[in-house]
Amino acid sequence: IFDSLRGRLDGGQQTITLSGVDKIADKLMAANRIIIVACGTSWHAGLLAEYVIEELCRINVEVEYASEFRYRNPIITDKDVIIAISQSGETADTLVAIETAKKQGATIFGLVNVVGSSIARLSDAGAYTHAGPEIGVASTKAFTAQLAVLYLIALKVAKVKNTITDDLYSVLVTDLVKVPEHVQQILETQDQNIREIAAKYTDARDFLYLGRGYNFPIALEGALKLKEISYIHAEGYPAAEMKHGPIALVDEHLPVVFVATKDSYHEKIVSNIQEIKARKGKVVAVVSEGDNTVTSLTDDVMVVPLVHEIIAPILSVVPLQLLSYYIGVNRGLDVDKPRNLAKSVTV
Ligand code: F1P
Repeated sequence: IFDSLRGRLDGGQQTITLSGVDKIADKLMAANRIIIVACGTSWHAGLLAEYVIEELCRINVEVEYASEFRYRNPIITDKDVIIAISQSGETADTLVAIETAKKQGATIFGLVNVVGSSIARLSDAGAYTHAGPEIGVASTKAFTAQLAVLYLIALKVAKVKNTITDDLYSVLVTDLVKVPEHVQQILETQDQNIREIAAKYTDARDFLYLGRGYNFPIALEGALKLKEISYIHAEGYPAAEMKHGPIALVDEHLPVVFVATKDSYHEKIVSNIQEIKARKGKVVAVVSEGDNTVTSLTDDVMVVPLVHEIIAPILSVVPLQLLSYYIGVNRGLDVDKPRNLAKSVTV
């Protein structure tokens, strides 16, 4: 995905080619709404896509857990476009959800990693993430690739609908192309730091993950990765919801992980960090390079390159994946094969 985008830009163009989107372009442009159905990590990619598509394309987006959608009686029309996201392309809940929507006339766009999988075959159009096989059960690089494609879709549609300025389009495409080198930088500069942070929190019983706006889905994904591969109870919450309940959990034993990269809500997230510190919670934060406002308030920071706030989540998830990985390894667990989890949940 990144290579092909880079190739286009090298040619001096900023045009995004996605034949799957072209195939359903008419439906997409006329859509009442987009309904994203997915499970687990793929659902978190969908939630972030909702924020980005609504912001850039001004199309109404709903995100549904396929495992709920399939059992209720949702209102679907032939003006709805369903985006089904699945690494394996075989998740039974997602498969049944799109079968249901298809019967009611919706157009199905499949975003899957495994070529020729059941969800790909059932879709009217789609795109492959081409992230290569996931070695572990828990989804990691597939998540990054899902976001890359969902962002490309948002940018492409926004350009056609003329709901994005040329300047913003150019900034986002340029930042998106640089994701691989930024991820490389995170791996090179943060690995040792994250190992040390993981060592400090390996025996924690619970974790709270907080983020606002585009960073909220990343807080959810960080918490899910920790649950999946280290078996530590972790909850992801919107930072602003903290005061509506979870704040009661905060004491000196609770590590709170903030996704606190520079964005339009920065002052708010800084004040949330202060609220946790005032209650003696331990704060670990993902911060943008050069941002000392957060660093001076926290116990530990994981640094990512400074990019546009819409692109930042694609980078912020990487240190959180590494944190879960090292905590799992420290606890002597097989992080590639977590207990009770299957690569494809086919029942
Ligand atoms: C969805 C999912 C994964 C999770 C685990 C169980 O799979 O929930 O996100 O890490 O493997 O299944 P998929 O539909 O994206 O293949």
